[in-house]
Amino acid sequence: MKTIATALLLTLLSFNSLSQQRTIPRLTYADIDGHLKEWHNVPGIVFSSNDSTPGVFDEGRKPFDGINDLHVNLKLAWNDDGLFAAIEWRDDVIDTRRVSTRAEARWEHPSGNGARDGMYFSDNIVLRIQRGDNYYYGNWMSPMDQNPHQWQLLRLGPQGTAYTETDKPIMTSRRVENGKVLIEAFWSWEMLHFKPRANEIVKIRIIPTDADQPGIPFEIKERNVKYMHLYKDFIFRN
Ligand SMILES: [Ca+2]
Ligand SMILES: [Ca+2]
Repeated sequence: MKTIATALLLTLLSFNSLSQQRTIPRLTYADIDGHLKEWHNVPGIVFSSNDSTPGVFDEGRKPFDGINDLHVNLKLAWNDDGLFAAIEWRDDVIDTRRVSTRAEARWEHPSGNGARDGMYFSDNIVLRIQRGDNYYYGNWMSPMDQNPHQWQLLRLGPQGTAYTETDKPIMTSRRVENGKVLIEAFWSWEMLHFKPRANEIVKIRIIPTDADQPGIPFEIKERNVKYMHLYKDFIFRN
């Protein structure tokens, strides 16, 4: 009886973890041109105060305010060459700051009272990939900037190993259509320093930020930070 109960529990747990997982499907190819027609079969993750994908949380200090404030649909896909992303970004206010290194992004409060990641003070989206304890990659893009790619970080080896800022460019394109910004991005497996097997699972964290306060001092922005958050297992499917 105990064995049956244990088996049932394990089944429920694995079903639960499967339902929590998101899929990265294969895409034969994508032209990195800001036209998203090749993506129509790929499911998106929606970040919006109205109809977010399950697992997306509004976690900033100020809540998002309706569909016009920020609406993001992000799609991921892969093939033998690399990882692809497509992003549709609709935002009511443009608030960008070009930041091209991690050090530049760091912001110290003028009172000397702590420091913060300054990427949260302009319109950005970060994609962070974890593969066990020995692999971390993070990439910041600013969809509202003419050149979306901002900076990226790769850490190989056990926790505690020094970070390396990678200088290998990722390919991005950006186009505006009907008030929406359309972005495509491509990372080769060579530059990411891994190539997944089919059915491999990685953890991915995605955070879009929405600043909406161009020209306002950071110590005020710091009190009004808005961002949404998704952190999930993703499986590479054939
Ligand atoms: Ca395209
Ligand atoms: Ca906004």
